Amino acid sequence: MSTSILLRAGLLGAAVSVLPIRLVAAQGAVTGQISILERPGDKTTDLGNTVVYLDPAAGVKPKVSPVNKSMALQSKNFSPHVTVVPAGSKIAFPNQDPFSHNVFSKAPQGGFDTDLYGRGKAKDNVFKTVGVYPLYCNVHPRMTAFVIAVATPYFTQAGADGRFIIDNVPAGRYVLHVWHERGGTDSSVVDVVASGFAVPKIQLDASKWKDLPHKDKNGKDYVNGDVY
Ligand SMILES: [Cu+2]
Repeated sequence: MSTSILLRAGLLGAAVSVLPIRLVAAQGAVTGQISILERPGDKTTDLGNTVVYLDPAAGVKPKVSPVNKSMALQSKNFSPHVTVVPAGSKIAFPNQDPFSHNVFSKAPQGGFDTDLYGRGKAKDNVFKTVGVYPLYCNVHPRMTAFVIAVATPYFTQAGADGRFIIDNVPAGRYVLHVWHERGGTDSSVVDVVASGFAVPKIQLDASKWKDLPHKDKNGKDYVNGDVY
């Protein structure tokens, strides 16, 4: 009997000491650096608005847990300007300005319209379907934002220097997606090994991007023009 207890204790000890090491070894960090090609003389100041995510290879469906987030309406801006969330996440839009705002999107995968609401109030929306949601305010045409809903837990936003890191990525094949509102998109296949993966530098091209006016929620031009 005492032998049996010793044996079980020994097995348990082995499992405890070995298992965490295996887990760490099989989940590496995917790192990289984004830059943006601008028009001659222009400097990139919005690399932090770059979204990076890894979709696992076909057939692999990772567990995605929706979250609750907030995007404030502040000084006639959305803050933050860009956010990436797992599909199914709810984003609240608290109005912190002393006047009314509206939030609407015409995204084909899930448009919505909060109607007007005043200071101190908040409306929200659940971003059920994967995709890019451009957000606007029906009062202030220069208020724009983007929500990117993804079907993976492996996502991040680049830092102000364009560097990104996605931690704890299990080894395997993925499609690495990069999105930026002016630089467009980039996709590449990456094979993440146990120690992770260092993505070769990626350059997006914003040199032909134009800041075009958009329509209001009724598809008409804004009455006060393209100004605040
Ligand atoms: Cu507004």
